[in-house]
Amino acid sequence: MRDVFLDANFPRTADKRVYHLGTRAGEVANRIITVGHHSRAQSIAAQLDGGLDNVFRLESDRGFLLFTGKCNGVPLSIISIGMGYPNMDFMVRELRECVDGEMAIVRLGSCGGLLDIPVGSLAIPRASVALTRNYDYDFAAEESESQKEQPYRISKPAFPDEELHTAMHTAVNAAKPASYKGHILHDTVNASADSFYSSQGRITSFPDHNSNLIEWLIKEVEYVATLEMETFHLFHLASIWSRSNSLTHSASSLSLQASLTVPPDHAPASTSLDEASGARLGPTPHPTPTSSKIRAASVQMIFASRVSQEMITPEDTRALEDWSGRAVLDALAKFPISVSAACSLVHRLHRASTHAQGMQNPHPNIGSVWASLK
Ligand code: R1P
Repeated sequence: MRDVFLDANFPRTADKRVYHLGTRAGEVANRIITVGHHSRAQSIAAQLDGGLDNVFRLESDRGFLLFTGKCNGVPLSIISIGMGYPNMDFMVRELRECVDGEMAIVRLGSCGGLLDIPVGSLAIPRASVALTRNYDYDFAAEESESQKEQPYRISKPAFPDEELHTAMHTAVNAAKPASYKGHILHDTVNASADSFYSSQGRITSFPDHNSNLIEWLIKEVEYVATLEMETFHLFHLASIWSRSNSLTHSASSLSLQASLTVPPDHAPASTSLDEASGARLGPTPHPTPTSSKIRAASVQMIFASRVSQEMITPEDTRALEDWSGRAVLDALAKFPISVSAACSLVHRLHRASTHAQGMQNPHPNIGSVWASLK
């Protein structure tokens, strides 16, 4: 560990950077596209206003790569997180602590397709289940029939934000090139597996008892069409956050207040300041109520067909990432984000300092990386 981290419960550096993403307040926008791959993140970031020369870029020691810039004048972040539930968990929880107010997060990821449709098709799932390995099952045993346990488990569904889901479906439909031969599915169900191999029914040299897994999934989950590794956890965290924060103040706004450095003149009386750094020392005794949803949606590019075994070509991958990335960017930039009337510290500072941005764009410029971008 090269930096000094404070607080074992939610580690941050002295200058308030979160442990694994390395970000802090002012570096991350409320609108976020998350991808699995650095090159996908970079090619989407290249489409931001002014291109890659006009973006803030931060790569953490743990391999998370963030770009923050503007799309049509609106601050927007793109983050590459790698793969799987744990990385999605790091991203959602740590970015929540760097952003005040509502967040809109769209995953633009690849997936395997379970329907007999061309690779290169898109799915914007209306629900996702978790498909996980059951560690209580004895995988080393020869016979599965004699065991009480099933080798895999399917969870109840988690859902995207309806408006964001519709916005993404509308956007990709409108943006598809005339020559596009793929399908665009918007009412199918995704399954997020906790492994690329065993929990997605791939056969390896390990005894995974998964030769019937895909058939079982299709039988159990109506409309299931795609398999990947992150969407369920994004939907799950976003929906439980939004439900639990619809009326009460958010933990995030408390910790963001703790992480934001502001000039002492702007400090509310209830907050104490570290005189040396100007940083806030802790939550206010009287936290401001906010309504801070996390809205989530997922746009999935079908790179592999589990029916025909076909894989997408590199040329088609580039073209698909390019136009679908552009569509997601534009739709996310104009997606309305609300800030509650009893708004957060950041928004109060912002309102006091500028009238330039309306309620659809709550990003404060003070101390932000986008303040200096074109
Ligand atoms: C597996 O190859 C990875 O690809 C898919 C899966 O969800 C998993 O992360 O998504 P990304 O292309 O977004 O990484």
